[in-house]
Amino acid sequence: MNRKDSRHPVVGGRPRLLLGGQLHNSTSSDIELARAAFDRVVELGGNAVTATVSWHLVEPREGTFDFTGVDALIGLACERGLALTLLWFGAFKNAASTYAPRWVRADAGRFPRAQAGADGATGAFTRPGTPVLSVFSPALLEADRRAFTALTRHIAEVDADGTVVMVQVENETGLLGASRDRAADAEAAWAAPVPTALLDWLAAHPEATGTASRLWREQGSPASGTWAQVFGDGPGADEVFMAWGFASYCEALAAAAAEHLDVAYYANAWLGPQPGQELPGQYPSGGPVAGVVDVWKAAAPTLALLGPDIYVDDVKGAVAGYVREDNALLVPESRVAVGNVFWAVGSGAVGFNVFGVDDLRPDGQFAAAYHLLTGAEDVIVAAQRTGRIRPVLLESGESAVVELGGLTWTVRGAADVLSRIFLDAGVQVRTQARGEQENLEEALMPAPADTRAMGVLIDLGEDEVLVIGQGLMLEPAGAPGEIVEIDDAVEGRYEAGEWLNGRNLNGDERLNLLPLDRLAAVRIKVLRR
Ligand code: N0T
Repeated sequence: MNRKDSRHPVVGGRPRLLLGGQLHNSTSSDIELARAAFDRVVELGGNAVTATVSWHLVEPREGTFDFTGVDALIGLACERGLALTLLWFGAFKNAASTYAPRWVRADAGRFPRAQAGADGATGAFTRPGTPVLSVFSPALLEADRRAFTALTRHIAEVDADGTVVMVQVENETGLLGASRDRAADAEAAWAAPVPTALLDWLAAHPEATGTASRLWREQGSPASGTWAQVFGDGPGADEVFMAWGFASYCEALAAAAAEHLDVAYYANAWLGPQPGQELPGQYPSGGPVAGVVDVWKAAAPTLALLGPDIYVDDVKGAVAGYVREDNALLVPESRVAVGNVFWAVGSGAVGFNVFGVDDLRPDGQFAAAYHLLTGAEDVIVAAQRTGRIRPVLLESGESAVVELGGLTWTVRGAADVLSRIFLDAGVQVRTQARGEQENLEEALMPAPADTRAMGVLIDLGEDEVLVIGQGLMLEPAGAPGEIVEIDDAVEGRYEAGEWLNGRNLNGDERLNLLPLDRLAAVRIKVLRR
């Protein structure tokens, strides 16, 4: 779970943990709405914001560029001291092409559409009325790359302060409705030899367990051949092929941009398989999902990061495939579930965006979490870089054993334990029942949306632990026969890296050191003899 070297974006020599929000897709096209959303990020205590750049708005006519909207976003972020991530919604956005300019969509001869083919492995093409361009079209790549290059060149010119720290290349790529594109260029690519770079990657990573490695081994680890010869002809082979197509497309854009703009380029994933979307094509086929991260790594070395967009319940499963030696975890988007922040940050995430930040309550759980976490940014980053941080997220009834700083912590959900203790006495304790909680509850209702026991544990050295979270009971243990007990516990907060003491916690407050009904930070000193 912990990483020794999480590759944080470095801004002005300082490795950063970027915590903030992503604007709704259309907000950045209206500067007043964008201003309000950026202000909301500040109110929430975030230090970073992520906003759309739309191809059809910046290049309404071929070769004619208008970056005034981009300049406005950079200005808003700079004024507020927020790190800005720009999202390039080019030819591909959520497995569709609605952000391609009209001059692209209108010319299906020059820019061919993706085709499902009669025998598409996951069924007929299911998105009538939605434009989906073929990622194998050289003309599309050229046009998209030219626009992306113009954008990143412009940023390099105007952003002397380095406000723009990351650029996302396309958005949730992949093909929906079929596991493989059957447009003419796609069929030609499918019949061509598998690129050596991919075969070399597979041969160099005999321990890899991704879809490509698995299928390649099933075919007898061929040294060359067509896609069907190397990976077979099932939906998995189609997905590997599409992943190569989308990843090399994104690589071409990022590599061209990296020549003149030195920021972290990354790609985000619509996750799959997930409940109800079991097969490639039911979730976008070829996007950077966990099973084909290997293919993306082989095809797109310029992309510093690949990240999961977390709209599924299982945050632990969602991030697991992205915590790798060759990838630092970034959560480009998450639904409004604050437990996801703690799990991601404790797992080494270098960034996290709640999606639709425009709508978040300025006084909700995310505000509490972000204020506590961004205040402690340097402490957290240092801990992430040296493997001294652990995540905790407990469903009702769960407990965890956390090894940290030479101690073994038993961590339990306080609501679980207290409701058991007080049940007989008829005392009501808020429980963690979560069934009816929905994504946007925090946006709409005063109650905290995420009532799970959650947090991060950070080893501060010398038998001292910092815990940021809620609803946790913590019991330390050491070697057999050793005296290990809580010596002192102080609630408080970091403000710009400086710890400010609050209550000294003893007596009743020692039971659940992290309160049930709100997020808090507590420094716990342990006595060991
Ligand atoms: C995300 C967001 C935005 C049956 C959704 C999530 C964002 C895009 N897509 O609000 O559109 O631009 O990246 C797709 C999640 C699909 C889950 C389907 C469950």
